[in-house]
Amino acid sequence: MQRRELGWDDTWEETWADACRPGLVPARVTRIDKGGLSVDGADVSFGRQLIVAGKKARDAVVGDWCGLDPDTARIELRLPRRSVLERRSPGADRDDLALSAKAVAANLDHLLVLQPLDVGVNPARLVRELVIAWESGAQPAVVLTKSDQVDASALAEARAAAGAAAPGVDVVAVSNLTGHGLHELRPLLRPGITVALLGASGAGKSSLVNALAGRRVALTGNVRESDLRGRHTTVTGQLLALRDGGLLIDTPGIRGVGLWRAWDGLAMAFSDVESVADTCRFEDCAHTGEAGCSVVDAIEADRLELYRSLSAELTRLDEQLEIRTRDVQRETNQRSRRKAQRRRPPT
Ligand SMILES: Nc1nc2c(ncn2[C@@H]2O[C@H](COP(=O)(O)OP(=O)(O)O)[C@@H](O)[C@H]2O)c(=O)[nH]1
Ligand SMILES: [Mg+2]
Ligand SMILES: [Zn+2]
Repeated sequence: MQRRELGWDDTWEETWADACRPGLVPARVTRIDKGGLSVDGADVSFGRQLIVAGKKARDAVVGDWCGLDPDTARIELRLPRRSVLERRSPGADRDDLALSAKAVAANLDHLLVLQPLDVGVNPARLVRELVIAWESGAQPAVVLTKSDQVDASALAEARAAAGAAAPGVDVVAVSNLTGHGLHELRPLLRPGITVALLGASGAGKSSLVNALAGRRVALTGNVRESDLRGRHTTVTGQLLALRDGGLLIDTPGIRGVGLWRAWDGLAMAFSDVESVADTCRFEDCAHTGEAGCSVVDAIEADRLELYRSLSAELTRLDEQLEIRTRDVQRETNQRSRRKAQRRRPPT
């Protein structure tokens, strides 16, 4: 594919001029499998060949622009990201390994957060995904899938619930089966624009990719990865180009979405809470039930509870990170002290 069709533009050209090294060509990561990466770009056609990530590009994810060495089939550098969808690494709460961010996809312009209507809108899950969506830097939209499974009144109810959970965000209802509502997403799918899909397993991400592409490009349903060894096992997502322009990133379903430092994302996802919080007449108000608090008066109790629990999660993460920084600092100090002692000449 041409680089421009993959989202390359003049700004990337400038970024590249700053970062590039002789012999490297720009390429975009289109897929990550267990064995390596797939990339695409005008000077390279490595669509089927697996690329190895060099030391400086180990953290590359789908959507990243990289510097590829065509001779060695290695990516040697990763360009700074414009946006990145990030969550907390899965793992037990106390596990130190879980104290890191896990990037899911990079350089997105729009992020579609999917909720299946057969199950119904799940506000807790939806707001969590909207927080990381806003934090990514991409523009979120909510897509209610499987509209063919509900009647008009249930649909209206679901729309209202999603709208309340996602202030300032467009809500679109679609059926991947009948194609109903898909035209509302078409304006997003412009040449060079990257749209990523986020949602629980079974939400209809891969089906939506296929519906928008007009052909089967993504695997749908509960197909186990082990059943497909050697075939398209989407491990950490893939980037697909649509015929009429537009790029889609299908991400794997994530069971639980742990937040990674996302205070800005929280403020955006709860703009309704934040705006009344500004009018609260109490200084240092926790908005937790004080009589006369404008937030408690204006915001629905369930919504306020979600806001509180997510900010508590972010506070806990900040505390854990602080403790770890202190531990690391102490260890470094001890090590340099021991080193200094060893160097001291015997008296
Ligand atoms: N009735 C109906 N079923 C759908 C729709 N979209 C997806 N499905 C079904 O829901 C299941 C999960 O879809 P899939 O696209 O694999 O979800 P993913 O895990 O989010 O990628 C599959 O059995 C699909 O056939 C839809 O719009 N309507
Ligand atoms: Mg899928
Ligand atoms: Zn208050």
